[in-house]
Amino acid sequence: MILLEIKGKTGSFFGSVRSRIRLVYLLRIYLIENNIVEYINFNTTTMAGIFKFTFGPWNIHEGSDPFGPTVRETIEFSKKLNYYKKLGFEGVQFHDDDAVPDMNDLTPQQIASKAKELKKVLDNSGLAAEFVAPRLWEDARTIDGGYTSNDPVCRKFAIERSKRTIDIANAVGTNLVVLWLAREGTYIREAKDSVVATERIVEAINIMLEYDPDVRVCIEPKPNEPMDHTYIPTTGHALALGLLCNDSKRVGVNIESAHAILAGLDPSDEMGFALTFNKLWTVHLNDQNGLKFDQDKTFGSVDLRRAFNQVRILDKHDYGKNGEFIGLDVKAMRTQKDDVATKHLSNSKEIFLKLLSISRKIDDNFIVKCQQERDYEELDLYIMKSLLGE
Ligand SMILES: [Mn+2]
Repeated sequence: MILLEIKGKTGSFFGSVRSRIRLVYLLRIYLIENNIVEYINFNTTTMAGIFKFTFGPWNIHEGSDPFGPTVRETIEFSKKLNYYKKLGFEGVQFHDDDAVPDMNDLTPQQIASKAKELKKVLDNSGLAAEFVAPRLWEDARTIDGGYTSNDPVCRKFAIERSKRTIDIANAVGTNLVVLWLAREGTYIREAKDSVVATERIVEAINIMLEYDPDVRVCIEPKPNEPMDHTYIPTTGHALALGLLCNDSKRVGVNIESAHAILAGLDPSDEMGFALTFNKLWTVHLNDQNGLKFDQDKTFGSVDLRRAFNQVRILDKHDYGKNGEFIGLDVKAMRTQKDDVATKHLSNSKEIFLKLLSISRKIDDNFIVKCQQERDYEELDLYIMKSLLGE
């Protein structure tokens, strides 16, 4: 009886690894809520994520910003690769032209063969490629957007370039393509028709899904910057757009903490929403000090509790058990000197793991007790004390 009730609650997710664990979780809640048992030790639960970390080569950078030039020497890609294992990372996130520089000057065959060479280098370094993302926002042809450009020649370029991105992903051993839709928006409302623009993004994704029957497309929402407004500002928009695509089961999301914060949302709730749909296929963890430019600060460095809740929701719902990575998208401060300009990466990982350890020590029975008594002030203090190491 109880199992049937809970099966109903889990709906179509019943059957996957995550669903089975969610089932156990719901069963415990059911037993307590219906006074069938008084006490269940929640801390014996098998819920636990598996965490492997990645970052992109752009996360080791020269420190230029819109108001000033570079302040650090350029480190060539092959040298950057040496940092990954040293800093405790297992994989690399790529823009297409991180993987194959100057790809616009190469034929599709040349691009694929360069990407295959890169795969060997990665294998020799013991590193996985997590995903490849088409860098559409820097090309002169995408000045007014790629997929949503008003110019059909530019839209064609964006789609062809995205196909090359998929070729690169295949060659480096991943089927995950991330779309940060940087310039798919407007500076003024009247510049594009938002219905047509949305349809054009769907059409572009459909072409990618059709081009490769194995590719999975992960949309990374962001509400603004570089554009005044973008068309896919939040997780909800990304998931809804995915449902319009021809093979929606191959469209998911990449949630960046800072992007959610810029949209006035809580990143952990955004992650929870995507996890409910089994659509959280990667993350870009970082931090953000309010509504400013996209800061990409070290994870947890602005709001430790907000970071804690991201770690906790990922861990509680088995993030990583289907091979998902914890991706970082963090930048060193511009003031950082060359020889210590990778600390933001190792620091972010260290903060994540420390928060994970705090989260796993938390007494879930106490949380349930507070929830049942509706004493959220007590729960608030308990979380604060846990974060303070008490
Ligand atoms: Mn990002």
